[in-house]
Amino acid sequence: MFCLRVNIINNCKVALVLSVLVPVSLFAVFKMSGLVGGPLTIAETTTLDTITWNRERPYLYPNIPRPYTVNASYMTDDITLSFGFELNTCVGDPPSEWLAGPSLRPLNASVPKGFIVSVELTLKEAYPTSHASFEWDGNYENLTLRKVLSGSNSFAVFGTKSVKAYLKASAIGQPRGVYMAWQGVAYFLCSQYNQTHHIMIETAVTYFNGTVYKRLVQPVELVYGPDHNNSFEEAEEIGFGQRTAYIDNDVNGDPVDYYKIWLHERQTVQVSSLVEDSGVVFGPSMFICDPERNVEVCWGCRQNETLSQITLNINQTGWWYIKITGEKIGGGIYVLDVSPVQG
Ligand SMILES: [Ca+2]
Repeated sequence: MFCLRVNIINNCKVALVLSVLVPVSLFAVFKMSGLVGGPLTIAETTTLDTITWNRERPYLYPNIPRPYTVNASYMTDDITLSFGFELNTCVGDPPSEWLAGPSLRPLNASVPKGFIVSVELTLKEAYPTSHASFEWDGNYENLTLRKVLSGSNSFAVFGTKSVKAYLKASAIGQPRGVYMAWQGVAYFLCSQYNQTHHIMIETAVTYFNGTVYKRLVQPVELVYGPDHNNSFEEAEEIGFGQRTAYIDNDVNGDPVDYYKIWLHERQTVQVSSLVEDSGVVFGPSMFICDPERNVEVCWGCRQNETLSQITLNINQTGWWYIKITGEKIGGGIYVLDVSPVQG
């Protein structure tokens, strides 16, 4: 059993239990030309559970980029991997002054009993006309860039427009650890406002664990859809579980999200809303409303109130509503978690 920690919040790391161990035919031969000068036998490929993040796309000022950062870490006896990346999305062509701006995001990988072979990053999306610009300038330790592709270059090499960007860095020698900090990806949605994008970012590390060669793949899916959950009538239907979303109170932002969940009388549920601390305190509030839309709980409405967990006894069957609002200037990512309490 593996455990992945997604650093959504500084003080609260959400543990995701990973159960997907994919033995892609033991001892299958992967021809990885350019890595070691010949075929490399991968004894095992482990594909971790996909991390899915939802976000509403920008629309009022379509060409202002919206940075989107994801951080994740993973550890077993074989390998430790942590990485962050930043995706800057625009609806269309970016303003000329923008591309210089993304901040450096780190990737660390280490193998205590073996060595790293390579690191690869791949961005894919089925939507045909979106494209990416890979800003690969950065700091690389024990790594050398072997291939960087984005825009039409990736299409030319892979022959499919679903690959938007690709980076491969090969280890120099046989290092136990590698590090890189790179500038991130500019992503141009190039679509109408009602288009939802599913962007898949795969981080893959090939390594030797002291006995065999292995490959670790972490997929992250970023879902960009229209901001259409801004009223009771547009409330987004959810079930039990976690949902990660973005909210902000900026002038061109997304200051409110509505959700609805079908609950039964005499059910007891727990609701929590956690906030990513990315250096910005944005102070969201959460309202829980009954099927008549009366506020049962207002949480975070009082000054300096700390968000934590609410236990709610459901007194009527129907759609219960959860409203998240950004109360202060700024923005950030929150995790909404609704779960049943066993009676
Ligand atoms: Ca919204």
